[in-house]
Amino acid sequence: MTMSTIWLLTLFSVIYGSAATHHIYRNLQSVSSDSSNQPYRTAYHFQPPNNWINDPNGPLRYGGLYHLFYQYNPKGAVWGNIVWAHSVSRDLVNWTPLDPAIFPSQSSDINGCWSGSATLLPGNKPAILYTGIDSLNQQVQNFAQPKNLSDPFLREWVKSPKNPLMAPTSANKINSSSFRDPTTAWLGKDGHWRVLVGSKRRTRGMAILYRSKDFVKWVQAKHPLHSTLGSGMWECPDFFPVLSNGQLGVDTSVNGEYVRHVLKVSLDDKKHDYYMIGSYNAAKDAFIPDEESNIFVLRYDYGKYYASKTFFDDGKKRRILLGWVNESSSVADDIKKGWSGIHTIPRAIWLHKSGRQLVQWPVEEVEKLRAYPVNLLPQVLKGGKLLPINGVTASQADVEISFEVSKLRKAEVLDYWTDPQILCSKKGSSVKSGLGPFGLLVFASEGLQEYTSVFFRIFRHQHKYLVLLCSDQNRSSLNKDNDLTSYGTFVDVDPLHDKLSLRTLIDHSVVESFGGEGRACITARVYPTLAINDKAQLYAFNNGTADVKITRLSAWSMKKAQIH
Ligand code: DQQ
Repeated sequence: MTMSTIWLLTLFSVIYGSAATHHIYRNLQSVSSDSSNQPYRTAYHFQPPNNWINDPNGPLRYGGLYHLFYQYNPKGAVWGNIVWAHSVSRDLVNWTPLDPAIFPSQSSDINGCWSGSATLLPGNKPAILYTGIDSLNQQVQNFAQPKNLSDPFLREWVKSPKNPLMAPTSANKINSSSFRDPTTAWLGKDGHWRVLVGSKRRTRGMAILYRSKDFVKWVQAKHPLHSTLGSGMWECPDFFPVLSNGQLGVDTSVNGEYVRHVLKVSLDDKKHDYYMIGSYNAAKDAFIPDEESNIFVLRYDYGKYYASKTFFDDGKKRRILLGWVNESSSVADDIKKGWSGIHTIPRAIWLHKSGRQLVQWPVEEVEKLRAYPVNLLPQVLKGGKLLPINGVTASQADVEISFEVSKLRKAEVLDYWTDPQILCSKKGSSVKSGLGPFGLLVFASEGLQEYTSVFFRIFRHQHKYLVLLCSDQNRSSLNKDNDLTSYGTFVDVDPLHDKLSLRTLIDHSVVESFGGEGRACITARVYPTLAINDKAQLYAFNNGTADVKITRLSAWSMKKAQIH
């Protein structure tokens, strides 16, 4: 297919679906192309060999294997024909593909098998609840279980003949196009399972609660677990306990004085994953967010990131977070390359000791891919200076850098609190201030026609310091068809006492950054035209007027993971 045909098809086939949250390009849903040998394919971030992927579904650990299911179009590089593709892994880094686990076959899912979650039932029996699009195009919730529990690969799944187990009716007044994405279920002290399904009533987003004694007959609770006026449709809810202290994870059914609860929702209107920290009142089956934990405050990732899901890894006793990262390229380019969408590196997730936010860190297994370490001695980076980080494959790397600032009086004064993303787009890496921007230039071309910058900038605001973390894609590619939006957030660190640390995972078209030791994450997609493969260079930079000190700089070339 030629580029002009693709453009024409794209132009004429854009139909914004009302039932789905994804753009629907009907004519392109089954268009495939060759996706081998391309500069933007990732080497260690999860993606299938070709075609479209979106949400991670039903992650679980069974028989010593991690199972990942995901929304997948087997026929093309745009959303459509959705099935649950299936891969397994021993380490969350290297993955083996299996045949799709769940695909349309019953009247309750004949028009699509959408997102859902897995629960381990007593006796270690996996069970999946997922959204089916039925023959009337209604969203309903279905059940599937493995055919053979002695197969650790869980290759075959059997759907319940009783499907759907939860459905919109005239009595329950559930909106049949806003009823999807069941969570992992949890077991109450009364022996009843609970599960949440994302929904909305007019603009009120909500997590509808169902209870069941046997996992088959589900009864809708009178009240949702939680709802918020004006938040719009809640997709892919996730509800789980975290220990008040420490980094260990706990099973989804755990409750007690020593845990807090997290409710995450993917806001369809904003296309971001927001979470709240609060208390779960099990007697009332209600979630009460902490006062400062309003739905629009905390995000898992301040870049491109959506439809995430956690699961409890009972092997290493940790909670793991998986998320979908869509492309920032044009649909025409996606079709040309033959694929679209990746997943982030699985992240361990726990409550920060302040109790105010979560912390995320790439699973330790990813460090097995590190090779050829480069360690630079602590040094002062003068204002206006660029420090090359040589000796690593800059398009496939893991970098950790920490800064110390001393001249805090030089911090720019911020009179009015401003949205950090707006601050990042107004004050990109070329705009100097007293303290910052300083950080990393990744995917830099020789001559710096192209680069992506991830950096800090420090402000003084009402006698306090605000540390801004930005990922600036404005100069990332000479191809201006890409979305070059800058992303940013404030990081809850105190530059007087804390080090300003940044870890960035670089992988051909992904820049996944962790600021403040995992307190702020930003993931960006970039498509350099010059800074590809061995033409990419990596630098530390300081474009502020004051000097900063690099207290640590370690970088590694990353080996390729075995993914398909
Ligand atoms: N993606 C799925 C839905 C979900 C949305 C469809 C979120 O179940 O609400 O592919 O990206």
